[in-house]
Amino acid sequence: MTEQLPRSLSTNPGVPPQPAPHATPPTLGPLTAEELQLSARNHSMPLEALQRDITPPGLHYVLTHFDIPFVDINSWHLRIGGAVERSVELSMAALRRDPMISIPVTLECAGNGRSLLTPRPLSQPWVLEAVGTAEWSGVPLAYLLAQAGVDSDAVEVLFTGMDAGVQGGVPQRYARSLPISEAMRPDVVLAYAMNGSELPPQHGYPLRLVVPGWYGMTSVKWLESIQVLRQPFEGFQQAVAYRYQEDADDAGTPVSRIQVRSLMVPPGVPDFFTRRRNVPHGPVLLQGRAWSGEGAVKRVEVGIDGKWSDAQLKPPAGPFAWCSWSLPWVADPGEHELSCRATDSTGAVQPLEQNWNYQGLANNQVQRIAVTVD
Ligand SMILES: Nc1nc2c(c(=O)[nH]1)N[C@H]1C(S)=C(S)[C@@H](COP(=O)(O)O)O[C@H]1N2
Ligand SMILES: [Mo]
Repeated sequence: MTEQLPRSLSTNPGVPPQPAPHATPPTLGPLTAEELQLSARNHSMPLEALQRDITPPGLHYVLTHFDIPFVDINSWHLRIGGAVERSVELSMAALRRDPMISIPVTLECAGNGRSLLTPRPLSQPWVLEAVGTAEWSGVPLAYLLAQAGVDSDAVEVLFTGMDAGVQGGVPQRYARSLPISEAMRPDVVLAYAMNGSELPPQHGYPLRLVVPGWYGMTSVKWLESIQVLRQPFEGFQQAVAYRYQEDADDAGTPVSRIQVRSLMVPPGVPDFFTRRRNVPHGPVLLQGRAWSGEGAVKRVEVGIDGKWSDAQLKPPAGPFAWCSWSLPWVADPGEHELSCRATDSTGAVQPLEQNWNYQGLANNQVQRIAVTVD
């Protein structure tokens, strides 16, 4: 075997430094202070919010890698350039004069389910609730790209946020790209409003990308620049992070669309500290939501002590919004375990066991809720 430089010290010109995605390998140990710090900044959606079609901003999950930028709207502009016929700079006032679309979209963080993994990749330690559904309004990206005139040899579109930091030893602005074909979809939106109001600071004020069906990392917040590229983007959040890898040396494959998942509103009332549920005996309506970025949700099954029954589905508010499901249950006294699992139109079904990979991405294993019925 030839001796290898650590990837971060690569001297090959033109090849960006390729640090290991996570300095520390996955762990079996207790939650670390760094994970606690991240989970105090980045909150998930309380599961009782699954009762609502649209998630209010304060309940919608939040994931921010670096700091939330402080933006002066009077000096802010969106720049569109690169492989286009006409580069443009647009103020918010100009963007608001363009055609507007509104679309309900279920966003989910690709790291959702990470803390349930054994061993546990060290990053934002989501449990199950890194999800939310908002109505996003703004200008269709395809409209602006058409105005700029995309060159025929373009392959990707790069979106760069205003937020900067260091990840994996690499100083960077948060940036992600999309293949041209995805960027041209009519439902990809540059949103300046969430649920009919100005974007809140934590959700990307003044402007963010929303790519329906894709995991959240694609939907770049605090958008400042859109560059049309003739070569695929090789930045950190594309080439290193958000890849399904078996181990640190595996180049992996990129994460894109949301894998099928369902969640249940925990029935009854919680114990304050353990969150264990207490449910009075008798009829209870079990309910929740299910979604997939790969296709429509076709089936949700509810498991009661390991026995599965089909729930009833209601149509979603849009093709990229979650659908609600319900199943009546007559709870008899004792200890029970409730779970739910969804199947989408591609035939994909949530696994009962963990979906492990090195970065802890897309772990859509079924939710299990312990309840005490009295
Ligand atoms: N500029 C920027 N955009 C970003 C991020 C970020 O850290 N910076 N995080 C991404 C990730 S990983 C997710 S899951 C979503 C979260 O969007 P939300 O906080 O509005 O729910 O934003 C994405 N867009
Ligand atoms: Mo994310």
